[in-house]
Amino acid sequence: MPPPTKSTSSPLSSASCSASITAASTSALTVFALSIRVDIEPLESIAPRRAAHFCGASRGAPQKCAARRRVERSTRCPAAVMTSETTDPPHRAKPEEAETVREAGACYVSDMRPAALFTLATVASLVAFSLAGVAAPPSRARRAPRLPARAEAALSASAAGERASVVALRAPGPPAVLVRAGSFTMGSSEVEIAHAVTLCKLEPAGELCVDETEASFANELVPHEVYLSDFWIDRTEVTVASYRRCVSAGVCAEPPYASGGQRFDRPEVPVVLVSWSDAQRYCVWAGGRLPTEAEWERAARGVAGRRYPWGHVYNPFHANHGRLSFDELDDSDGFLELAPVGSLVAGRTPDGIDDLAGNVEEWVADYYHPEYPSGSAKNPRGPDMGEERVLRGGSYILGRPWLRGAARGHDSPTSRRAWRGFRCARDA
Ligand SMILES: [Ca+2]
Ligand SMILES: [Ca+2]
Repeated sequence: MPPPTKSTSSPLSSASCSASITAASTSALTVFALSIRVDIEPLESIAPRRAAHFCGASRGAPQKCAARRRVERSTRCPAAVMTSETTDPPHRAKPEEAETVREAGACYVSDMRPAALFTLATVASLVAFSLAGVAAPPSRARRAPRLPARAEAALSASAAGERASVVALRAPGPPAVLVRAGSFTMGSSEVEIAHAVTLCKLEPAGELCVDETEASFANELVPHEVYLSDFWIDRTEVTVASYRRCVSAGVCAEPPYASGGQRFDRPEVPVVLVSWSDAQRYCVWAGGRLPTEAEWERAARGVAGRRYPWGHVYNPFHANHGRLSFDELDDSDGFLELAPVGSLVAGRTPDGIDDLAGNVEEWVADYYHPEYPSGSAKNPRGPDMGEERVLRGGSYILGRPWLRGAARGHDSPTSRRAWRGFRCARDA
């Protein structure tokens, strides 16, 4: 342990020490005050070892050091001779620190009288305190502005390792969108179905897209005019948070997350592992119903007959999709499995409806039949009976042709899948 020094026990040195600490943010003044604290001691009173440290000389050579300092007083202070009173072994200044000290004149006060040094140190301390106060505004003024709660949550998710490299600040959308009454063309032509096969061949395992694939799209035939009255449709897929309110009310059944699906049990993502009856029960509890197949297609394609909710051209960054491959998951859109609802704003319809392509495929009200009824229809509700219900929109395990607004899926109403959810509609 080094011996105690005067600079750490005298009132003068105590004040200058405080000045050094206070002015830490103003490096020049800090070093200046520090040099004063060191140099107020006559050189001969400093223990030989510390004097040696001060000058950067070897131990046992204080006289040589003193001579060296006198020379330096009229020249320059070498970069490597600075030291610290509180550091043992001595602190060898970095070049930039030495440069700062030289600019502060530290090398030119070491031989001044103690009285003069006392006055100079006091003045320097007061200046340091004053400027430190100016340089350090109140903590309130330095506090970073608070982000909106949604941005804070996104940043927290990013810190937790999830993908959230871009934080989009925007006003939340409405819970539902009103679709005005009118007619549109439902279904696909043979040309459109041939194009769907072309899209299929662009998938990683496109060699699997053969005649059978084309036949699977034939259930979109034939295009027919449909008139729909005004209706409301949810802007997003029903989330876990919303569904849990129905569960808490004792109306809806708990999805079977506990049997291996815990990672899907997050409030901001679509509820999955729900049967058609689960979906219908929720929508009735929420004051609505499942959309009809025609309503769903009208919402996705508009009156212009868009191929995708956002337009006519496929864009892999506009939907949380999968791919036709041995591994059906695809995180090139930012999400390997479920995405929080409304994550891909660019994929929103012109009406403002999110995730009608991808994320989760969605139960609709109709029974499934592989052929549409011929002729035009008004507010069609599908077959009166059937073994399966219709699914729409594709999901995070499906590629581009199945994300088209006209594509039709189907499954048993009692089935539950990790990529399947729903949204609700209401009469206007
Ligand atoms: Ca994806
Ligand atoms: Ca969807």
